Amino acid sequence: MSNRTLAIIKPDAVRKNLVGQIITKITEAGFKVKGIKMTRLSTDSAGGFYEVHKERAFYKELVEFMTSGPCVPIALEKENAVADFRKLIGATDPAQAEDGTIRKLFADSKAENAIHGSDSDENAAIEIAHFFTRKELLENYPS
Ligand code: 3AN
Repeated sequence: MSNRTLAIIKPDAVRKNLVGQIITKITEAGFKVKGIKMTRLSTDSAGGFYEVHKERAFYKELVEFMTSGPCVPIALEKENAVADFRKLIGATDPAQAEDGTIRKLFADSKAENAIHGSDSDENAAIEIAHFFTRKELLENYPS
């Protein structure tokens, strides 16, 4: 699963009708879409996805926000996908994000920050499997 990462266009950005603009930014940066869907997370599913943050003060708020409306998970492929995608989305806090990044352009706050990106190859594989079956992923994508 190396060279893969999982993006989630979060409920704030979906509500603001930014899905198309965000996908355009992602594909213009050279990422290939291997899987995509619009779905609404259950509390169990969001809680499991963010299990690593269970002890953090913002965990409850994070799960409530991520279940507040539909989101758009996207499995992406590119050389150096995890690091390049985190560069494209910018810092967790949009106020700290560099100009031109997706969070700088579209996010409102640390909590409602428009987009998720996996933080390691290992987590990318786990997170892609959280949302997509093998059959739902485009394999042998023509280059
Ligand atoms: P990133 O998404 O940039 O990797 P993490 O992994 O530190 O950031 O945090 C996961 C998610 O938790 C963030 N995307 C954000 O939605 C939320 N979050 C992080 N820090 C805060 C905070 N201080 N207050 C509210 N939500 C937060």
